[in-house]
Amino acid sequence: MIRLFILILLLAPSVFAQDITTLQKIGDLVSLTKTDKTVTLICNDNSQVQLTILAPDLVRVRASFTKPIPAKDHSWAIAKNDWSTPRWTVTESQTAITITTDELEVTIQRSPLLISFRDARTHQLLNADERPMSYDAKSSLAGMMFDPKAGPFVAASKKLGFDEHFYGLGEKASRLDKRRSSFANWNSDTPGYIEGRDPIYQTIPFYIGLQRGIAYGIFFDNSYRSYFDFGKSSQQRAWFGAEGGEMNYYFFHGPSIKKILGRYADLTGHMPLPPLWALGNQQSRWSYYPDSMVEEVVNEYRQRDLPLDVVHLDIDYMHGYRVFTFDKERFPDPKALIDKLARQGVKVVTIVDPGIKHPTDKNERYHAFDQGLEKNYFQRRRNGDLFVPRVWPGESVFVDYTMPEARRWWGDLHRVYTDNGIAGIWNDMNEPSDFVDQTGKNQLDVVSYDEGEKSTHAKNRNTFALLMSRATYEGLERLRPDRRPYVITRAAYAGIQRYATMWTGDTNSTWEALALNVPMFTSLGLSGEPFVGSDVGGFIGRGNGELLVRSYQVSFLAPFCRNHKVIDGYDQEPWRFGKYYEDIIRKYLKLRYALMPYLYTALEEAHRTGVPPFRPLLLNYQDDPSTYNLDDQFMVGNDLLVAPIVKPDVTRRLVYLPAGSWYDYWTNKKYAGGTMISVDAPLDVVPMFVRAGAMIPVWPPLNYIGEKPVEAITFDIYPDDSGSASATLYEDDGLSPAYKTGAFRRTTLTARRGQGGITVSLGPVEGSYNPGPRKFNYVVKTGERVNF
Ligand code: MIG
Repeated sequence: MIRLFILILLLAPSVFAQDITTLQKIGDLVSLTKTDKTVTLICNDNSQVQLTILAPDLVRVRASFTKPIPAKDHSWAIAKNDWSTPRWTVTESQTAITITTDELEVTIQRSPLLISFRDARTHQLLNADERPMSYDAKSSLAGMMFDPKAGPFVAASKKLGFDEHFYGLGEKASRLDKRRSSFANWNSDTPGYIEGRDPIYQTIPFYIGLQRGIAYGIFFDNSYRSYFDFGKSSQQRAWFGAEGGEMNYYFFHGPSIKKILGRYADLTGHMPLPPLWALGNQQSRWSYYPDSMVEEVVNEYRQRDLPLDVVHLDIDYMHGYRVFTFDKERFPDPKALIDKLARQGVKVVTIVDPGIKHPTDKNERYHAFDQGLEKNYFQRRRNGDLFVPRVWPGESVFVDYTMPEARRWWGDLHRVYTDNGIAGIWNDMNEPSDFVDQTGKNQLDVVSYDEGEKSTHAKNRNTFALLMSRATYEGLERLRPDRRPYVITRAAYAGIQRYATMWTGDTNSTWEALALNVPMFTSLGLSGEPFVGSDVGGFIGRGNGELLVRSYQVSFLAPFCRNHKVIDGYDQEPWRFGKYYEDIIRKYLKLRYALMPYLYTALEEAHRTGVPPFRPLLLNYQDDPSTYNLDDQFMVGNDLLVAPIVKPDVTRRLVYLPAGSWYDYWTNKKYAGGTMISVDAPLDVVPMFVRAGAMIPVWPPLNYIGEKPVEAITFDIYPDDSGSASATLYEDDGLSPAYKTGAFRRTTLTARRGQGGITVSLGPVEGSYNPGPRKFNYVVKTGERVNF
């Protein structure tokens, strides 16, 4: 028996990952029932397919093989369940059933059962099944053994468009367009990952298809180990499937990607605004200790006139890696330290791992362990034993975050941090990582409460980080109701944006890793995660001044800008390679702070609309196929285009400028777009362009948010060819949740060239926030036209 079991384990992943054409297809449609928002199809093999019409552009498809759709319907990812039913109709013919909304036409062919999605207005085909949805009728023996409720492998297969592009899928160490690639989702601790390593830390089973400029989205909401194949194993199909759980996906109609991202945010949650200082520069190290070293780092920043808002404390601040404690020798008085740093304008974020130390000595008292054990909040194996993974504290336990009381307890444990003035929490190791075995095999029989389902690891691994971040976020919200929580996570599942920002884990200090920044940040942005960043300079190994500078030239415009380094890596704070490099880094950090009102306006747009600040060009220029594969350039908001250098010894590069006119940010030279240009990029210059027609709001130089009152905001006006420009400026208190109830101010401005020069007019302002007295200044950039 044991041997059989091991054999199955060894065979399992390869068997499951491969050939979906051997799976059993769902039966033909025989009848249907209908409610005010659902159509349930009954098949001749007793399978059921249920379509739910949530919005004119959003239809959910659930399938249950050989049995009725279960009554229970729960997902940790979903934020919105109360959709008001849109207008829709259903018509039946001999061969098919058609559901029509104002935007979508969904046709279900009866035999074989094939679903297709069309634009209701143009009847153009958007996406069609290549084969009926299917399941593994021989079933997953390994899966069943541990989790009888897991069910068989399930899959859906779509026709692969001849010119279809694929985007999203969250955090993948891959290029922007995922066509002809395949991926697995199984949250994994993968230090030093390189391009192609898969899976890595996060699971966001959401992708966007784009063909002939028309986009749709698919969110396969299934937390089991899942697979996505965008035309890798066959040129006929793009398929997705999972090792258990339901066939359960949401179809989003575009045609614009921005609209899909908005709907995806409605469904899985809008990112709340973090505090404004989270956009400030951050510095980290594994680990700064004792307290005097933290002070030294902050002093260096201040003495060198380098902006800094946040310093991070990695695992060595704790007493023997016990979360919710401070080491008494290294940090005898955390509050005093934090107050002192606060006077220098610096906030402290502490790392919190999921592993709670399991005392080795019975007499040892550790409140987090003792309380959690007493209340029975820890994960257990099926046989009732405590699950004891090995992580930083040695033998440890994990909280079952699927239990609401356990989440509340975990959140409340953060009082020790908020009482000491800690400003934010950094959740690491939450795949969850386990030194005993990183593949998760040691955790196969770990059971979680899961709303009474008592499901196993197979279902819960990928949502562990989501729930841990949720517990942390909700705890901070309760402990400090007048402050916006700031949580950073490494692992995730869809919906994570409601609770945490993220960084891309343990990168290498190499040019290859730097080149991955742009496609990874933009892909995360296309997957509902707007607040992203990567360890500036790279985490593992030895970098150099050139790499560090080029790394800042990407990250100075990323939402999360934090330099971080592994314990045994060569130091890489901005000054470590000498003045030449430090001066360039200072220039970019200062520029980040100058652009703060622009960045914050873009971040608020992400909160409200789901459209991320850090964008691939295709998000702004969806009709331009020359942008579909461009992943060494990016845009911030609608107006700034950056073409960083991600290779050594390179001081010139080609830059693609989409249609329209563009100003070189450094020289104000004006270029006609729709073409490729070649520009100089010495080490102190990152090629950067401003869209003609933009007005960029900038602040006076600051070394941290709130250093001094902002007396004036300057709008740099870059007129388009007709002499016009426009801007939006978003302001609020930057700290409290009052923006959620209208305490913000949105100002729109337009500039027009007239007789006597440029006239700027202010539109009506929105919101109740009073920013206090501040002037608006205007600077008109007059570019000398360069013709190519
Ligand atoms: O096993 O806390 O990705 O940022 O410095 C390594 C120590 C654990 C991994 C994180 C990294 C952090 C490190 N952690």
